Amino acid sequence: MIHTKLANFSDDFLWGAASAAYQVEGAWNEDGKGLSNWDQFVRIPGKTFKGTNGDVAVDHYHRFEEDVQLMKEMGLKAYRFSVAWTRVLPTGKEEVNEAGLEFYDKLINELIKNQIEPILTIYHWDLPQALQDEYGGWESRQIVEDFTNYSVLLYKRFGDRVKYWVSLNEQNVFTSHGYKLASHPPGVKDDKLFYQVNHHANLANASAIKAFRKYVPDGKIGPSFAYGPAYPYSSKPEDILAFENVEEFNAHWWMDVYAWGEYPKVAWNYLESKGLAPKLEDGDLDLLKEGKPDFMGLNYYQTGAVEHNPLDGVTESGHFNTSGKKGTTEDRGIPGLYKSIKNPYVETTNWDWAIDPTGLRVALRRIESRYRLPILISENGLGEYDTVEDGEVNDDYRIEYIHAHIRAIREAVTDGVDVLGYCVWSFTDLLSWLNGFQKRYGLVYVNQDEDGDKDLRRMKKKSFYWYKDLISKNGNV
Ligand code: BGP
Repeated sequence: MIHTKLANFSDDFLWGAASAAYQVEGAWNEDGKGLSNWDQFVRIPGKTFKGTNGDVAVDHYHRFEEDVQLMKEMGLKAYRFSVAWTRVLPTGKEEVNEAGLEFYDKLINELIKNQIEPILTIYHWDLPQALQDEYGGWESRQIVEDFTNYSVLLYKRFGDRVKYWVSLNEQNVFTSHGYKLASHPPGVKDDKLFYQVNHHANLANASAIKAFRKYVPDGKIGPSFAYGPAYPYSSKPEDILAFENVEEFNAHWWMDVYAWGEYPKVAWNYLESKGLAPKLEDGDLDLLKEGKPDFMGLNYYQTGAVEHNPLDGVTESGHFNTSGKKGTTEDRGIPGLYKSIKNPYVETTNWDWAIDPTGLRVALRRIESRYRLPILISENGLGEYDTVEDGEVNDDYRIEYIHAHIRAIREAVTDGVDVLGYCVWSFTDLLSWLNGFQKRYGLVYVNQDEDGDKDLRRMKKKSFYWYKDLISKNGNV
């Protein structure tokens, strides 16, 4: 669809930027904070790039006022951040740490004082280690009650000021890495457990959303899903079927549950035949239907081409590029369902992520067509090497990337998609979970690296000024 005239963004469009507690805060053991699964996991040799951890990260915990001043200078309309569960409930439940709640109180107040809408993510992957130790965290149904209680604590404390909430960040990513690939905590490879863990996360998500209606009746809440739309590699019927398979298993499997409270039938039948379907209990499906979101959060980075994968084809064990050496990612797939293959029509980053702005329009259109929900783009950005020359970071490549993606959003809005806002990942540079500090996303450079002994000075990149200008024109550039 080629539009000759594009619609304008609405006046209340949320031009934002995002972060996550573990990736920015640091202060990992200060003021009563408890231990998270990430605090522990990063200490296992070989798990992260050059053994990096978030002990200091970019020290946002101590420098949040300076960071908010930079947001104000930029004219940012919204800031998406996450709460570290262990800062407010050190062991995940019961005993509340008032100092932790006060930190987020101050951050939220500072944002509001500067006309920046807070978007609060309840869970961005840093699970209390105490819950992992006690009952396996997401592996047990007990997590539903503890996650709901934690959410209610936040609703009661911040619900008067925070009106946009993200429940779970990228359930598909933290469960795949945690239970299929063993590259995130708890470092397990167990397909059956993976599906059971996801069922518990779905219940927790629905239960937290249900409670939200009582405590923050005038707020909006939704999960953020990492959706990388699939493309069939060719028009060969078996490639089309592989494409249908990957959309069913990697997208509908989660988004159907969020939006409709139902598991997709084709995927369910397949998993049941393999003995992998999760165990449901009475009342589960009712709860899933009672936790419908107000919007779908979309974290969009890339698309992926797929082709037919025979029963003796490639598995999920292919190497992931966390080194920034272009071309080191290996094809991965599920035998009998699909396999990934490099799309020859799109460029890639040094970490082999496809650069595909049109894919964002495709993602928005597919979500709109299937679920008819408003969409909050809760993450999008470019992870690349940045260099400082004469005190400046000329990240034209990032500007080009973000510009093209915003253009694609505007096209989707013209198509009729209801988009609430757009958060650049990320506001400042931050710790990439597995890739250290060399893979940078920020609009603000932070002098920090894998050695961790830098002065953490903030410097505005060229993209900072560019995004500031774009916001002042409400994206209509
Ligand atoms: C998303 C996560 C973010 C962020 C981003 C970039 O999956 O929600 O926390 O890390 O991806 O990923 P990476 O740092 O691996 O490049």
